[in-house]
Amino acid sequence: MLIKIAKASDVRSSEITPRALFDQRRRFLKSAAVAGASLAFGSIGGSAEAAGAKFPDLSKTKWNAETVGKDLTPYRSVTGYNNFYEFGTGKSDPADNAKDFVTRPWAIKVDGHCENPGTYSYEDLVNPHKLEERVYRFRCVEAWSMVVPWVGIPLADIIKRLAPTGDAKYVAFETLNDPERMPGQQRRVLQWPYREGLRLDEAMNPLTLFTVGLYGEELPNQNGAPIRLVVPWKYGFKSIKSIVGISFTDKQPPTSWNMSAPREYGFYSNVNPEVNHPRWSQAKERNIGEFLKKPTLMLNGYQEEVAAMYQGMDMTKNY
Ligand SMILES: Nc1nc2c(c(=O)[nH]1)N[C@H]1C(S)=C(S)[C@@H](COP(=O)(O)O)O[C@H]1N2
Ligand SMILES: [Mo]
Repeated sequence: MLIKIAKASDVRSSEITPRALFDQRRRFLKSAAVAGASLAFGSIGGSAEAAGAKFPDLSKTKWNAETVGKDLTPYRSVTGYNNFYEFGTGKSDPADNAKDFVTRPWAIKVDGHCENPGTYSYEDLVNPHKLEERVYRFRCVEAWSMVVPWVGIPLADIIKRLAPTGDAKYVAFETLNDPERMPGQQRRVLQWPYREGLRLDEAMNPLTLFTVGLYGEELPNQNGAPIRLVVPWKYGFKSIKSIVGISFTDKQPPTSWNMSAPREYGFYSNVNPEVNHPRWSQAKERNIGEFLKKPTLMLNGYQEEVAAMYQGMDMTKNY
C-alpha cells in the first residue's frame, strides 16, 4: 500500500501552525536572499517576499518564540486585523486602503533638545545589518492581543545617535499627515497627525523597538510601514506607525488618544489588568485567532524589564 506523504505545498494554509509557517517563510527567505537579483523584479511570490530579502542577517535575541512561550499569531491575522485610523476605522480597512501607500523615499525630521537634529532618510537610520528579531506580546487597549516576531533596532540605539541634551525629558513622535495618501485623514476621527510620546527613560528602555518588519519581512503598510514603534508593555496605541517626526522635549508631549478622550487614555497607558477602561474591563484579553480569553498580565508580562521605571508612581492616577 502506498503511503501518501504530503509535501509542504499540499498542506492547506489553515492547517499550518503559525510557527511552521514562520519556519517555512524563513527557509524561503533564505533561498530568496540567495536568488537575489531575480527578486528585484518581484518575479517570485510578490513584493512582500522580495522585501524580506532585505533582512539577510537578523540577529536572534532572548525574546524569541521559545522564551515567550506562546504560539505566534498567524501572519494573516497580524496583517489583516489592524488599527490604523489614517486608513479607516474598521479592522480590515488598513489592509484594504493602504495597499498603494508609497513608503520610499521616507524622511524623518528630528528636532528639539538634541545635538544632531535634521532630516534623516530611512536608510540613514536603519542599518540592515543591525536588525534584530524580537517576539513580543502585544496588547491592544480594546482587549485583544497577539504574539508577533517583530524586526527592528532598539530605539535607544537611534536616540544615542541623535544625542539628546540634558533638557530632553520626553520624546514625541508624529505620523505622516497627508490626507491624499492617507484617506482616513479626510475624516476628523482624531486630530491629525497622530501623535505619541514616551518619557525619555521609557524610550531608552531596551525593550522599546524601532520597528521596520515582522515575520522576517518589511512591515506591510497596514502595520505601519516603513517605521513604527513597538512598546510591548504599553497598550497598542502607544506603538505609533509610519513615523515622520521625532522631537525631544522638556515637557510631556500631547498624544492623540489622550487629546481625544483624556478620561479614557492617559499618557502612560501601561498595560494594567487592575485599572479598567471606563467602558470595559482590562482584566482579560483575547489573542486574535484564539477562542478563549486569558488573564492580562501586569505590564503585559514585562515587569522584570520595566517595573523599576514606575516605582513610587500611582499607576491608577498615571494610567
Ligand atoms: N499612526 C497610527 N499609529 C497607530 C494607530 C493609528 O491609528 N495610527 N493605531 C494604534 C493602535 S490602537 C494599535 S492597537 C496598534 C495596532 O498595530 P497593528 O495594526 O500592527 O497590530 O497601532 C497603533 N498605532
Ligand atoms: Mo489599540
